Amino acid sequence: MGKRKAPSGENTPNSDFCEFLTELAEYEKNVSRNIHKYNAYRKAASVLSSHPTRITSGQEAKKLNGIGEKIAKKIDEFLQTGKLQKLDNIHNDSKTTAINLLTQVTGIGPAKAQTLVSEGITSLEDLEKHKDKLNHHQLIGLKYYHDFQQKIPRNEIKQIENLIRGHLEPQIHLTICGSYRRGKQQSGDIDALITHPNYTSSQPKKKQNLLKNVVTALQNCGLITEIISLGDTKFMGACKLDKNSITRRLDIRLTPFDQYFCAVLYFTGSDMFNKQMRAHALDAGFTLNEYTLRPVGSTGVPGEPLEIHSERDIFDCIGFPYKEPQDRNQ
Ligand code: 8GT
Ligand code: MN
Ligand code: MN
Repeated sequence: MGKRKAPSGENTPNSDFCEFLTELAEYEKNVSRNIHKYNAYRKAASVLSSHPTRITSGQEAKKLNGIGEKIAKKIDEFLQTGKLQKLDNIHNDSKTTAINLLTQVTGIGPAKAQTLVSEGITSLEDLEKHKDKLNHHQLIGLKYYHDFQQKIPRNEIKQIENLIRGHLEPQIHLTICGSYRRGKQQSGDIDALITHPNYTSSQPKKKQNLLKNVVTALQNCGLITEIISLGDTKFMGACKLDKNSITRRLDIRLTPFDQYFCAVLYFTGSDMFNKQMRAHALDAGFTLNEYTLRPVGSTGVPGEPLEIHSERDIFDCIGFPYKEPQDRNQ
């Protein structure tokens, strides 16, 4: 996955509000490490990004689901002064900017960033001098820091998709999920999902070396250039389409055939959309995750997984109106 970000609501009537709310969300996640505030800001950004008309006061914003008194006040301050004092303070605080920078390195989370900053490590140059403090994942994050900062054009992912498909045995299904599947023109990383009809949750042994064989084939053809981690069902690493392109983050997950569509739905996201859909599932008496959709009995205990043959089945089962991937951006 890429570094988390809320919908920016680019080119929408309230995109400036979405932008500052997203920045506040990142601050709460990376610096304060307050996941509740992070979620609250992201929810507010999400609801504003899909609001069709310009919000002209905090009062008006408060009528929207997920916007309370505090965020309404920030909207008023922004409307009146064109900025937020809180964000100015954040930008002027060196500890905060250092933590924000370090968390941009793949593999460095908020806690690790905090530790590094407390040890006086605040820049990429400092990281280069203290590689002993980094694990394998973080070292790759540092090595490709500038490459991983660049968005991946849709056409490049399309070519990588074709290349991967060309190296799979015919029975393997492949779906590139994430923002690419949601139709975005550029993505932060490549989220690939594969399955094989012989590998099911009741026949887990059938997965054998399926993923490892795929990764080996893609290393041999030169596409995969780095392995961050490789297990039976999850690969994290990097790839390079050809000598003219830069290095990209690539994740490949192998899922059982009977769980494929729950996984496709989950890894397509967006994560805000997943949240909405899971909440709807709960209201309808189901529990939904990346593996299964299960009814929840009156005792609160989940029952047996429902049989799912398509993404649409999941929407139908919980009575949620079907949304095409490109309509799942918030
Ligand atoms: P991107 O263009 O920045 O990569 O945007 P994205 O493709 O929407 O984001 P992503 O971070 O790559 O995540 C894609 C999907 O994977 C998300 O919708 C989410 O459901 C799922 N996902 C992971 N890992 C994680 C994780 O660690 N945290 C969260 N919140 N979601 C994750 O695969
Ligand atoms: Mn991803
Ligand atoms: Mn992604």
